[in-house]
Amino acid sequence: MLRIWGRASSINVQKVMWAVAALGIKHKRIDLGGKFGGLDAPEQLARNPHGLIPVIDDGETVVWESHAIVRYLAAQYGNGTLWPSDPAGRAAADMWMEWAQTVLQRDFIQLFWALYRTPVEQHDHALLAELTAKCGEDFKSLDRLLGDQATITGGTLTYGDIPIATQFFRYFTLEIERPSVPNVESWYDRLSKDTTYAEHVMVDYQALRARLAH
Ligand SMILES: N[C@@H](CCC(=O)N[C@@H](CS)C(=O)NCC(=O)O)C(=O)O
Repeated sequence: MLRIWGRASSINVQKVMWAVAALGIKHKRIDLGGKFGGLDAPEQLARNPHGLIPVIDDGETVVWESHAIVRYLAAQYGNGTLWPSDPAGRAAADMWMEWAQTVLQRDFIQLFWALYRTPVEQHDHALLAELTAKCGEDFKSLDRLLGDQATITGGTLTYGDIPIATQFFRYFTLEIERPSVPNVESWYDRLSKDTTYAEHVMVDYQALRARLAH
């Protein structure tokens, strides 16, 4: 059976769990990292030499890096659904996966760490304003390019949508100022009614702040 290592509160684990649920794959998730520790155990380093989560083991196949895992699961279990059967569809999914990695998540994670994983008394307000504005610009680009499409890769959900849309829950629930992005808000609203997204991505992150603040 497919095994996934990683705590449910990790955004990178959430991408994988959403893909697993959307594909209906039988699996077992094992808590690891954060308060669960275990990342430097020899058997874990043998699975992922970088000592990070998520990692999966699907029979003989071990994969780390969340986007590589999502892509593997889509290719293996989602031909014609999460995995577009034509190269052009996969190119669209890959473009947006790369953008998520190099722009959207890169910018948002800095904001999240500066705001939420830094004790309030150590907040750098100038930095927070700069990072908030940068994320706002990213979301405005996404909104313009999404337009009235159902997903950013064009229609039904593909693996390329997953890293981007996994950011939405935290972005739209943090205490920050956001520009109006009606197309993205409407996509997020639809996703929040989807049980797979709600269960695996809309995971409370309060404990992350509380743990670091004490
Ligand atoms: N680029 C990697 C990043 C992996 C990563 O940074 N994982 C974090 C969790 S989101 C981690 O293992 N942190 C240590 C911990 O949770 O204890 C991926 O997308 O999988």
